[in-house]
Amino acid sequence: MKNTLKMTGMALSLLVAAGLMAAAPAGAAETKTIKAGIGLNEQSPQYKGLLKFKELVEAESKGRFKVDLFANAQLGDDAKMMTSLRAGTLEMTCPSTAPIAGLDRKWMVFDLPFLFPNEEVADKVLDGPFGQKYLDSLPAHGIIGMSFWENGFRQLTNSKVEVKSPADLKGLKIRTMENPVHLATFKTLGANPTPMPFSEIFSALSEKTIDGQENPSTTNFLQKYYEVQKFTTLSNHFYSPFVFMYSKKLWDTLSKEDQALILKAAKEAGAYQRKINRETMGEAVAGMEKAGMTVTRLTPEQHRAFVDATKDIAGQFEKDMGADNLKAILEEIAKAAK
Ligand code: KDG
Repeated sequence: MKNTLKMTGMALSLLVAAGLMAAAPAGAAETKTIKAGIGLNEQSPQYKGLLKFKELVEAESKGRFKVDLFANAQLGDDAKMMTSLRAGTLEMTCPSTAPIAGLDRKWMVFDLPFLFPNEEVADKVLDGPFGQKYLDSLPAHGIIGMSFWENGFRQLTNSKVEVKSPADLKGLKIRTMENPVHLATFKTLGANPTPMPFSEIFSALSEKTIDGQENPSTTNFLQKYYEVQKFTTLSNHFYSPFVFMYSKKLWDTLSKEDQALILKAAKEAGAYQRKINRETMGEAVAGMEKAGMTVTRLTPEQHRAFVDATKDIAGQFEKDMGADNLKAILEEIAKAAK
């Protein structure tokens, strides 16, 4: 074995001497590849946020890091990719907060219906002490929560009926994320909710095993749900944050300087992603309308009927998410809304 290694070494030196093989510069660190997976596609603002992160990290590290991106749930859906992070087999993913409740029930607080009145208030609460406290609780689950990105306000689509009131939802089979608050909300509204991974939505809609689903308009447009859905109601019923996260097992192998470099890029890319996410919502709605969908813009009175119908959901889950957490976020929202 030792002789083989010696021979290989000699052969390599000869190749370098003959200029047939570039020698690595003395002391050059090996390029480290970081993998990041998401469920949305390459046209999504989430993926464009990852491209920004890739650009920042590869430039700042002068090529010591290379970031490989995987869209369309190539590496699995949110829950599966979080499991990979916890196992140390994948560096990064960026799930909605909804599936994180499967790790820690206090995260359900972000999935309450009609919680945030607008993006500005959401940003203040998520980027303030309340959101940081939640990110700081993730290492206990093998995850480093780097920053909040934005999925956005969620809107309903379906193939059966124009939805203007909770009564219109009666019996509709609606896909929800795998989260008890989402399920309870649509049950309370009279629908028949079905939890399902994101990557299975389009085929379930086209095979009519479900009548509808709910996601932010940009996702609904970019996933081409208009090909299998007739109606969308701009209900804003949930505000969905993303959490851009890193495997703790793999994070702990990085130097403090590299951790700081990656964290800084995660935050900068997050601010960029929120901006472009908001810029695309209007054109996504216009695109779905142009594709023939009926877009229902609720009047304040119609919107109020959905808010009133779901006002008891928070109380149902107060114990699960922690009464103190619920109280704290409502106080933070009231402060941020002033
Ligand atoms: O890349 C994010 C997706 O995996 C998922 O979080 C999108 O909101 C989503 C959903 O409905 O599953």
